[in-house]
Amino acid sequence: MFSKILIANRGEIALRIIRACQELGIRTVAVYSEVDRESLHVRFADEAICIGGAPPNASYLNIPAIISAAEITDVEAIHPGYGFLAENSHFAEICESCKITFIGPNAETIRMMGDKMAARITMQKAGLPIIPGSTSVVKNKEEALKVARKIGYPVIIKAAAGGGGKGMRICHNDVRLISSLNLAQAEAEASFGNPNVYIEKYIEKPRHIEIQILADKYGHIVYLGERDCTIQRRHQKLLEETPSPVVDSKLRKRLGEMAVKGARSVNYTNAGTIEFLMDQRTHDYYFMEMNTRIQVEHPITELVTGIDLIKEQIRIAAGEKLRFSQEDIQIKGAAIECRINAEDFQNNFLPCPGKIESVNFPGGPGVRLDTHIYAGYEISRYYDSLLAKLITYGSYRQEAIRIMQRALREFEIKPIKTTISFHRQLLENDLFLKGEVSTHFIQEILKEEELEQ
Ligand code: MV4
Repeated sequence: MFSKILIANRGEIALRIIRACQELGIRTVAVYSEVDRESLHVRFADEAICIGGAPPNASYLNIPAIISAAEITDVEAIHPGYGFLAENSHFAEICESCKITFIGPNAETIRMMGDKMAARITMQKAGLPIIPGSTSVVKNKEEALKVARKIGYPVIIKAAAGGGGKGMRICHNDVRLISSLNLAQAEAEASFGNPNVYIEKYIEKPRHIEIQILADKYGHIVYLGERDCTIQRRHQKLLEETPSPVVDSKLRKRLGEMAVKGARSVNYTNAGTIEFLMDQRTHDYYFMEMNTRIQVEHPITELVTGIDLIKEQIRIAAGEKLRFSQEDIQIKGAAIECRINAEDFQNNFLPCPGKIESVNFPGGPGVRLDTHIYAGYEISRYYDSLLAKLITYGSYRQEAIRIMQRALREFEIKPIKTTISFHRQLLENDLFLKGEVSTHFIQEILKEEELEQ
């Protein structure tokens, strides 16, 4: 096992990783930007090093500064958390060449899964169902029209280097397809430095179901059930839950085995997530993307499986074997996560940076709160607006919902605007309570215009 780890992140996830390290008896090194000097991850780490200014490029994305901090403090491994450098294959490669263990899969796997078109073909070869569409990059309008003729409208153009919903365009006819293709390529080049796009059949009002996996370095791979992340707005998840209201134990096994098969085909190691899109009309499932990091919503999986995913990531990276097999993993109870952001939901979810004067944290049975905030904490405009993840656990969905409703009533953050009030309303919504939602649900209840196109 490692004796010292550097955490290349900030906020709640840096704190979450420090907690796991402390429980494993591993010393921790925090890195921080000039505006994060007073942060809890700095206070609770054994050592802390300032790596640059507030803009992410100057600090949390500053590879030379982070590697220098790792060398100076003589750590054996780096945990990247999520966001920032977590899915940067170049960073993973540099860690490897500096003999520092990157806590995640190898650089080559990160790179391959970062190319969404390559991932699609790799998973198809492994036997996973993929959404009908192009089997290589679409270069020109002739190729685009050929694909569209074959699969029928509507279609969606996606950036090969995209993911997370960036650079997608929905097209309903030949005219729109032709006019969108150049735009999509230009947008992909501008956003990702890679103009490659591909085309898929557009699945209307799908559900987003993802499977958590863990893979050690000896070919042992397990799945830890699903997370339903259908409730999102403009590709920002707002609430996640497990089990999914639409997944039964038979389907869970099928999706889980598919995820393991996909992971095995790329010699995957560490924690990973395979995203599936579910067509609610046909109940078909398709591989969508693989995320090669720990995800924001990982705690709900921890609550229903009793497995600490961060500790497992560290153990796997240190070369330990998984201590459980698939038969040992039981899904027990239900868990929900609400993302509490410093945003004004009545004003287009506008970020609201500022100083927190007072907070009241919820607690009691079935409540977990992953947060880095405190009374006096200053929310910086340089980083994402996630303040806290409020997670509740019950024996069944209705109980987890009741606990969430009362925890949201207890949670106060003053004076800034947060998504607590949004979640209080969401948790009373009849369609949510029935589990009858699609990826368009929030847009529909807020009566927002479609962003795409
Ligand atoms: C799709 C789709 C419908 N059809 N692909 C959005 C994020 C990116 N990972 C892929 N996304 C989608 N791909 C086809 N062929 C609809 C979405 C989509 C979506 C997916 C998951 C969760 C929320 C979403 C919101 C809008 C669109």
